Amino acid sequence: MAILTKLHALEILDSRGNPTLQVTAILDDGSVGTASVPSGASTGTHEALELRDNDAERYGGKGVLRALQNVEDVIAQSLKGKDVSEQQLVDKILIKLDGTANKSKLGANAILGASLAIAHANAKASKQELWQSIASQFGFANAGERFPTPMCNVINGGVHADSGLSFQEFMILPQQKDLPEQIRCGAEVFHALGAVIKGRAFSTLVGDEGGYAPRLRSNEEPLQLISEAVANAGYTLGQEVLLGMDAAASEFAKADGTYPLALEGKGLSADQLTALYLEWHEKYHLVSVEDGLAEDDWDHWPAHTKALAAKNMWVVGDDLFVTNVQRLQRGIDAQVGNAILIKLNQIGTLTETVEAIKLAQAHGYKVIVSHRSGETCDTTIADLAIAVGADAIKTGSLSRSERLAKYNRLLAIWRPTHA
Ligand code: 2PG
Ligand code: MG
Repeated sequence: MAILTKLHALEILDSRGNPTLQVTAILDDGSVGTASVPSGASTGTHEALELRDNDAERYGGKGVLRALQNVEDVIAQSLKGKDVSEQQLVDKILIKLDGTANKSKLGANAILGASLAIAHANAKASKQELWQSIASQFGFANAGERFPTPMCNVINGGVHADSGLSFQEFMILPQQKDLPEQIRCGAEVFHALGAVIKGRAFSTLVGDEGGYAPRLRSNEEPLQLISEAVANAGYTLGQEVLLGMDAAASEFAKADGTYPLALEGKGLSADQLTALYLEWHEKYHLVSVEDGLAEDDWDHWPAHTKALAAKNMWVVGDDLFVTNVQRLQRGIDAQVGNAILIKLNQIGTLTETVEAIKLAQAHGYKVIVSHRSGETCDTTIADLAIAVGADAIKTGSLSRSERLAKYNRLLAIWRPTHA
């Protein structure tokens, strides 16, 4: 038994200086759990609703006082005095309390904050690390045996920077055996990339996820610069380092089904865009493409998937699947994608997130646990990735503390399990 005695919320600021929720749960044995909710910028249309006040007088309408109230009044009232030791029962209550398909009544931010704060408190009460507690709550017997490959977003574009790049993220995937060496490789390539960019007299300022955001001349140039940086850092592209992208194509797709690339001044069809990814696979060892097409371009996703998967590439659905078992099942049925990006706040509870992960794993989809572009120093996703045995974790570049907090948490979990 673990009785919830208190649930309270704070309106704090995220890494972009926008309000978000921090929720704290206190149990009758004195265990305390705290979680902060992240926030996206390239938000998928089918995501659960992030409740904002829309009061133009405060934070440009971005305040979260209504969500805060929902935690402290509605949610606290229904959970206080109850046994919250079973996460699935807690989340069931939260889902029912909201009652809408997209959590628009209470807000996915309010619900997720409560769900995760309770998960943290339960871990404390059972004297376990969060990843161990999640693994035992949801039956992941092999948790801790495998660590996720970091996908480090070293050049930021799209809506995460004003670099002018149509594509949102250019990532490196270090292939060393152990996590500390992967993170070291990531940091060394990041710094080498800084030198390459500086050498060309471009800006080395960083975007929302801590990757560089230079104003380049083409959407291919990031791949050229990163390739150079990998070599300068003493690594072999294609062996020690592979490349990934989040095209976030929903953000620049046009209603007529074309994909304009602003720097190139041309619009591509879905098939031409797919061909471009394949070309970059050959040229730059691009092995993972996320949201390579728009979230509702279901007509073109099967061919896109088939073409990239034939090259053993990861075909990742983020806005496409929104951590939602219904969207994922549709993808499975239509042979769309072979990997899913997992974001807790796209769906709103820990239980539903794990359900999406389990469905993906049951169908051989790769699982990538992900941050949002608006983050705090909350490290829940690092524990989640370890608990479920995720294939990869996407948590930004090797700069900005809200990104490093997750890498550092992974290192802290890695050390005792590899002593
Ligand atoms: C994405 C994410 C995280 P955002 O598109 O994958 O990198 O961005 O949080 O802005 O949706
Ligand atoms: Mg994405």
